[in-house]
Amino acid sequence: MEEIHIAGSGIWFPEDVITNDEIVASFNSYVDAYNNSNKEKITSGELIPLEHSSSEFIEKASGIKTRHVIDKKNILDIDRMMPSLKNEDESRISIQADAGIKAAKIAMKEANVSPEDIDGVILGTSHAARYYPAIAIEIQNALGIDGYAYDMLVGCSSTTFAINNAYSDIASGIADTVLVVNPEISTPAVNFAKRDIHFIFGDGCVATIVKKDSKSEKTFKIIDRKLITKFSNNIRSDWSYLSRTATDHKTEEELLFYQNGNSVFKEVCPLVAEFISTQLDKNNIKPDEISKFWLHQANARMINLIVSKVIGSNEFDTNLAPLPIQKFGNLASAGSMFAFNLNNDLEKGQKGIICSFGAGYSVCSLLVERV
Ligand code: CO8
Repeated sequence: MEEIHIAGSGIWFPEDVITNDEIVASFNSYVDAYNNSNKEKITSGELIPLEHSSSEFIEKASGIKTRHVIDKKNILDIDRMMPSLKNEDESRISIQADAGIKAAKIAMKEANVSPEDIDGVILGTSHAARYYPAIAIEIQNALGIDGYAYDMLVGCSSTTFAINNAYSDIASGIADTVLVVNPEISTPAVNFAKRDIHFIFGDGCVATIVKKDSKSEKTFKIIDRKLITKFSNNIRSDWSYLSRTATDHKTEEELLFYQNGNSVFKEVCPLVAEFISTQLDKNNIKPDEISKFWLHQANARMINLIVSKVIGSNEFDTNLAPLPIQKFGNLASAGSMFAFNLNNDLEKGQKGIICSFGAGYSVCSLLVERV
């Protein structure tokens, strides 16, 4: 049987960088202003004062040092605390398509494919920029690709689930080459006034060429795919087109992304470790035969814990599990493929695991081998 490969990948990220000290200074100024303007209610016990954030906590709890964002100035401005964007409009390219096209061009170059070679475009992301027409079709049109294109949403597993769909399309014979695009412009969905989440997310985009029998320089064979979903409200966003019709009152902030981070940590780590171990067993591969774990970049401690459970030891080279989260923050579904893109100098025959996990819950693990 023909092999199905990851033939190339490309990343895009915005130039603006926010350090922990900068995000904390902005948050703490907001807290001081809030507590000051609510002094009487706080003194009378009617309101609980907000607490300061700290760079030490952020780095220790998550491993994040900086994040790249689309609009630093307005995120840090305590009178705004969100990026300033324009509505989607037919007169110009959408924000996700723009990021997607930039990443796709790099991936196509690395995979040595041109638009005529591509049969389909699958876009996976945690947040739809609009409902229709699909952003994937906009990208397809801009790049001059024939065939089909569609968008899909699987929270933080959107990238690996989209690569899985590309594989299935190729295996079933409806395509030979598929462009997978995963823009994660997350900061518009972040409540930067919330202490437990204000530091987590950055913006970025990854694109991947999935191809039958690739001959590109950096070809990885997809050996196995494993997926699971398990319903949980621990990571949730209720932002929706239904909101305009809602007769109960919820603030914009209440509708945005929120999570029980600690429960996610406790529930997802054992789930993912067991999931990867079972996949390796099924493929008769020992954990020490895995040269890289390119895992979802939600939290550095989580990544290290999962890897230590899979390999059965706390002692391992930090290169085994790359941590682009330190520089980029949590890039939602793009994180695992950012890790892959930035650290895939494997020798021929060496194997790795690309694994996402997140909202849903959803987990998808791809076992790959450099060929
Ligand atoms: N500064 C100082 N102290 C703080 C801060 C802060 N900023 N925040 C919390 N604390 C304090 C708490 O108040 C608490 O204090 P105390 O012990 O006195 O009660 C203490 O620190 C510990 O708090 P936690 O137990 O909450 O802290 P954790 O050690 O659990 O760390 C994390 C918090 C970093 C959030 C951690 O729980 C984590 O990373 N969990 C995993 C979450 C995860 O994987 N989520 C997946 C999200 S990504 C995803 O699925 C995609 C969704 C779609 C994208 C959304 C884009 C917007």
